[in-house]
Amino acid sequence: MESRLDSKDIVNENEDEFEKSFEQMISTLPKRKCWGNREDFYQYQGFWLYPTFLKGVVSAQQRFQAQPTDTIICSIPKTGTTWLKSLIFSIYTRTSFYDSTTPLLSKLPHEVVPFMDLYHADFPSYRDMGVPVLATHVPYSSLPRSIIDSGCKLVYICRNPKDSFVSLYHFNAAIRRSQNLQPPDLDEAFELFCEGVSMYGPYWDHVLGYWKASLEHPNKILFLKYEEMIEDSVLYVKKLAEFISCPFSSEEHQKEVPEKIVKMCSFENLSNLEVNKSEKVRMGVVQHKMYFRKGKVGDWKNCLTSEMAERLDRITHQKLSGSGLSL
Ligand code: PAP
Repeated sequence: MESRLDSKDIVNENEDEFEKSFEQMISTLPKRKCWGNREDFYQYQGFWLYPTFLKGVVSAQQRFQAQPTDTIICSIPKTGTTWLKSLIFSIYTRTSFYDSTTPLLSKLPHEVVPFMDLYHADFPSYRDMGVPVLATHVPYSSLPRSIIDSGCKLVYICRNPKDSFVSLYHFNAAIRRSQNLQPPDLDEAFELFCEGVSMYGPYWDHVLGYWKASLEHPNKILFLKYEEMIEDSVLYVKKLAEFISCPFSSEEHQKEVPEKIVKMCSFENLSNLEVNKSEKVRMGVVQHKMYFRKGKVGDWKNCLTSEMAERLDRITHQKLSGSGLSL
């Protein structure tokens, strides 16, 4: 009798195919053991990733379908992703929820705005919240083709590399401590970061990719700096709302809705919510509370020596020279 496959079998078959070709592909990539972690970093299309994340990137490149109405929040880790997710989510949903009913009160910002590429083969469920906002740490040059072709909007956030490195270091240290492991060696982590070997690094290439694209497509890519947003958050919430085509009405301005969104999404407020103080673990190793450390500009002064700071400044200056961007 002729055997018939149902759609689940077909998905599984495709999944097996995908796993096989992924394993084959990854075995050909350069790899580095680093930041004291058990997993190696693999260099894919010029950037360093852990295999689990890499699988998501490759899968998204093959299967993710962006919609023209999507907004995609883009960043290299530790530059303000969690904050930007909560701000953009609040801007989009301001007429659906009262301050007291927003899902941000009971869910981590990473749950209300999921990553496009972290849970490969599960893309359809990503739009469960009914809000057309997704996020990604994928570098511009490796974005799925459909993101570029759909004409959807991208919002990129970057942060001073010294604070970004320090935040990343503490994040890794917190994960390791929660597993009763020694934190990574600071000097070793710093050396690797300077060499470009960090999550989704080289840091500078990641930033420059989006910076150059934002100059070419200013209507499609909004390029933001964490420090400037901290300085005048209300102004940036208004800019964001305009950019994603949800501008505030004059009545909303009068009622200080942008100010209320800033307050709701402030580090002070979010980091004190039970859900964000929780030790609940996501992605196998990250406790909710680890996304909220200090939320300050210039905290690198408490971690880096002046030699380290000067070295990072020198590299940044060299890498960004001629680009028109300063960090
Ligand atoms: P992710 O890439 O893992 O999502 P991301 O949110 O980009 O991390 O960065 C975390 C940083 O943003 C932390 O910085 P720190 O280590 O220097 O403290 C975190 O504290 C900070 N952060 C989180 N929420 C906010 C917020 N609401 N306002 C400002 N900064 C925030």
